[in-house]
Amino acid sequence: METLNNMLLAVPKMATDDYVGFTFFVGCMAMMAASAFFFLSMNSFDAKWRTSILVSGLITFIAAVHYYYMRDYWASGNGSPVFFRYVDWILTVPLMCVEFYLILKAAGATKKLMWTLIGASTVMLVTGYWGEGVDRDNAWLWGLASGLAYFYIVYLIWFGEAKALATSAGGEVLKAHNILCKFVLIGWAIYPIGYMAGTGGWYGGEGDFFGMTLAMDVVYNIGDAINKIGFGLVVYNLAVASSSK
Ligand SMILES: *C/C=C(C)/C=C/C=C(C)/C=C/C1=C(C)CCCC1(C)C
Repeated sequence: METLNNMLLAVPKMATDDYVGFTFFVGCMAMMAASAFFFLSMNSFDAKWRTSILVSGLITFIAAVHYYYMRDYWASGNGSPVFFRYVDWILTVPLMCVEFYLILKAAGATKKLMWTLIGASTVMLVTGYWGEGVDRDNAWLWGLASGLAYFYIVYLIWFGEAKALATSAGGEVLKAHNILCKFVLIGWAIYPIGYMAGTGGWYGGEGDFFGMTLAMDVVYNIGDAINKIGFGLVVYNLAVASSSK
């Protein structure tokens, strides 16, 4: 009985050099804290910004739930939680596309633009999952397809319809849009690096990445913290700047 209790109650001890486990742990807390922050601040803004802040909170909240699970998954010795990583992304990345739509809505953004962004992000993630979780031998090919969808998103927000709407809106909306564009171009570019660290032939080995050894999950966890919380804070900032006037 005692052994059984020990087995059931045992919490795996985290090794001090378990950077993956550590970033899952810190990532989980950061996502929870960010969610509380966004949800609790929501009602201090003009009504038209509340949905945007709500979505910021939902993004970090959905991530927090996944991190809670992924942290334990990793700690229990199951390796990388590839499937749930992508479940998290397939829910949160489309919500980030919705954020673009919401802040550009007053400038005339259409549902069609929103669904185009969501569609491209879905293609990006499904092909990425296929390369990482199903057909690893052809990871480069799936990564390439994913990359094309990614660049299409970059194109739409930097130069396409979304950019034109942001320019016509001007002011704080344009400023926020431009920062979000940088998150997508620079912040999201972290993910292909993680993908290359996790699939064969690129950066997975010792010292492969400019002398460093990259662990896929560490790269993804850093990417998520920057992008999910950072993205939400840009929207929060926009709401602050626009509500006080
Ligand atoms: C909160 C989660 C976010 C913002 C996740 C974003 C993920 C990407 C931008 C992933 C992109 C990928 C490529 C561009 C090529 C290789 C495969 C992916 C899926 C890692």
